[in-house]
Amino acid sequence: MGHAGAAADAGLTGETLTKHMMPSPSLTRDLPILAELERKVLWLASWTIHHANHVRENTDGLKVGGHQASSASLATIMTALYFHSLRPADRVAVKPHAAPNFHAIQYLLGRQSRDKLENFRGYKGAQSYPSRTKDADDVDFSTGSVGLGVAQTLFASLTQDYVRAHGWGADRPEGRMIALLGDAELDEGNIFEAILEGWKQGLRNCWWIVDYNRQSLDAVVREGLWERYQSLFRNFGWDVVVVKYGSLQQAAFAEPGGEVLRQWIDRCPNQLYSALVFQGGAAWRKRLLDEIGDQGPVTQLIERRSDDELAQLMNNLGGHDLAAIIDAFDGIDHERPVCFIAYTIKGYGLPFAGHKDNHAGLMTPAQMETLRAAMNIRPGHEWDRFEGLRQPAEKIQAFLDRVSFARGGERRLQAPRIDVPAELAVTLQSQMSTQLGFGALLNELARGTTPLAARIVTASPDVTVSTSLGPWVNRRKLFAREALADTFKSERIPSTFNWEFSPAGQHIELGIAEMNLFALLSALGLSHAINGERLLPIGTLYDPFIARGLDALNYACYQDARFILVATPSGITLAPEGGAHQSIVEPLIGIGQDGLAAFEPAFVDELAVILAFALDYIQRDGGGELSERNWLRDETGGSVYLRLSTRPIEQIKREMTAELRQAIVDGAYWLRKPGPNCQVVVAYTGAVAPEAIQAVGLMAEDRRDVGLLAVTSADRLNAGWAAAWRARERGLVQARSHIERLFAGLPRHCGIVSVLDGHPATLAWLGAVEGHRMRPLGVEHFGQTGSIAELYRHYGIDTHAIIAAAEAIAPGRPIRHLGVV
Ligand SMILES: Cc1ncc(C[n+]2csc(CCOP(=O)(O)OP(=O)(O)O)c2C)c(N)n1
Ligand SMILES: [Mg+2]
Repeated sequence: MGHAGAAADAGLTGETLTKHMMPSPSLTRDLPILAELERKVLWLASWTIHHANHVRENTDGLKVGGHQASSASLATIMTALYFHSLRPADRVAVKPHAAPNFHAIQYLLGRQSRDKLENFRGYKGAQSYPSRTKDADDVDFSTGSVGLGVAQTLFASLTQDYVRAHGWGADRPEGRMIALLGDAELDEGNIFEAILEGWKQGLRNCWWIVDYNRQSLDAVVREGLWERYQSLFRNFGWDVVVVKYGSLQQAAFAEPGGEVLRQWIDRCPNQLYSALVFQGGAAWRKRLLDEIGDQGPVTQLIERRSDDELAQLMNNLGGHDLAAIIDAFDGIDHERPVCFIAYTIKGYGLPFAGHKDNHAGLMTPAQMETLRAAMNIRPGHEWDRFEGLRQPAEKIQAFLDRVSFARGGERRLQAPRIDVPAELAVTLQSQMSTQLGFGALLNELARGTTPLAARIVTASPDVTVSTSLGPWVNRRKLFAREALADTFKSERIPSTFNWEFSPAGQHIELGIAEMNLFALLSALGLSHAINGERLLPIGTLYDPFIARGLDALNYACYQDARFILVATPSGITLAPEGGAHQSIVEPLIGIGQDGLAAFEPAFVDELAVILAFALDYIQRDGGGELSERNWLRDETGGSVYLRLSTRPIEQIKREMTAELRQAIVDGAYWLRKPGPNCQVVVAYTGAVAPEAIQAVGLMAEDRRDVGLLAVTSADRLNAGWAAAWRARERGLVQARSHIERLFAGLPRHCGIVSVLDGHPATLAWLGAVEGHRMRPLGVEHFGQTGSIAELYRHYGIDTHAIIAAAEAIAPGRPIRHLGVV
């Protein structure tokens, strides 16, 4: 227990503890049934884990770790939540290791199959950690990487507010966004970044329920954390409810000598409490009599109880007492965010309860038999929903039929697609950067009154202006639930940007924390499924700082949130800014990140095509399994990452044909078609286009039929190539990918030089497509300050480097112009 000392603990009583209400008649009626369900959840979760480990064939030798003790810790709270407190509009992120509880609850409600449970952690079985995309039982938010699901609920609340402030979804009740989190999850910094942002944005309808078992994975945690959490949450405007004592304990405290017991509990260090829980009744008796025995009322209080009763009393922390937990939940009569700190015991009800090593603890078959006997389950009836219950099955079923959480129908909502024109308007200047083009494209959208523009919501972590979102924000305003004028404007001080907040605003300005950008994009990008209202989120940040939020980006993609990420500026092209701001690895993230189609255009007309594609692609129906046929996710859709640059380059005046448009989306096109005797192909991506174009021009006299390949998406090009192989391996011998068609006429002997402002491996695979010699150029080492020309020269991605590489890979007479660049 928190080793807070008596004085601090005196402050704990009253205000912070739940105000005990008299249970309503309906709750009094339901409590015995809820207690049965709590036992059932504990049994089913335990059996599911045991089955995966000992009953089902498990040849890999991979044991199920982490679930058993963690699930038991939350069994009471989840029973109270799902069978009593939740309403259909509420959404929950369940602590990763409590997945077995979640699946068990859904099973009891008839929303999960026995088959999936029997196959827990197996191929296509119920997932180890709740998964929106892989599980069949309607997971609201995926979890796994601790801390991310927690923050997700906060941003889901903000998203709900955004949707409603825009006049959408008013026909549905507001939901509470609820996270069930382990206490050690609160070590993750992203949670605190989210709390700060939530405070700025006026967070409401968000509950975090901390499973305060005072154990993490490795051991027992520090003393007194609850006090730190309490003051922290209060500082940011949250209500904090500490659910510390169960009703047995409260009753005992009211007995003569009870106050002394309460003080002992409050003083007891976490480690000792855990150890005594593990040791059981006799150990409790000895310790308590040694420390507070008085030959008077306290001794009598202890002696009145058998060992079992004493253990039951000491284990009866608030988080294992249905009445106390329900009291806490039912007691909330406001919409402010609430943090419940519920005292629990890791492994509650199981033989390793409280043991510091119990995280990966598994029950032995003998221990399981003991639990089976205690639960009154006959062999062969382990999965029977009403087996071993002390109440009649009909009564339980009637109760389950009334559970409000399960009465809302389909939890996963749909929203119609918003039309996207094939072409987005933009005025090309002769010299232009892709970042400027992005700003201009959004400005054009902002000028119109299309439903498309109305559904776009932008967000940026304090780099709105420097990523060219300024013109969009000037027109569409910043979002806040309460209007706030731009004082500079009202004071008539000239400023380029109109910083006005209103409920109709369409830009969400975040603090610098990039994690929050991804968590927000993830929440906005699920609005169609959560709120039944489609949003088209566009988030901007500097390319290198993707790495700061990478796990959150991965998380967003894993749960199939839909958004467009615009990363700009990028690479060493950001020349004078230096190595701390220059990105290298991000193009490889673009290739490797599932659920994210990455593009890096060089020209603004390409960007216009890609943005139109992206706005449609993020709306495509995620339903259905991925197959080789739709490996590019063209049917299923996904999110999109655009890597842009601040380098102004000369734009090409050309007509955008349907064929070119398709090629840009598929990932590449010939800017200069290679001839039949082609000796060299230069393939480039992004801002180095001028160098590639110049190099090809300069080598044309000395190498025959040189080709220039513009690669707009190494990611989609690569994915298409892999898909074609798989198709052929399945017998579709005619299958050809886009890159294979582009390379079809190339002679064997030609060499390929690729170049980009990013890691060279991004395009290095091009040589494997038809078996060509390949020299990939790119950036492998941290950048530094300088001019673009100096840095391109230093890192070997300038015109000179391209020609030198061509000369080396396609030997022949010296390329005469090499000397002049
Ligand atoms: C980002 C991340 N780091 C590490 C892990 C591995 N891990 C899983 S659970 C856990 C600690 C669990 O402690 P707590 O949150 O208190 O939950 P409990 O098991 O006590 O219920 C760790 C370190 C993870 N899942 N995610
Ligand atoms: Mg814990």
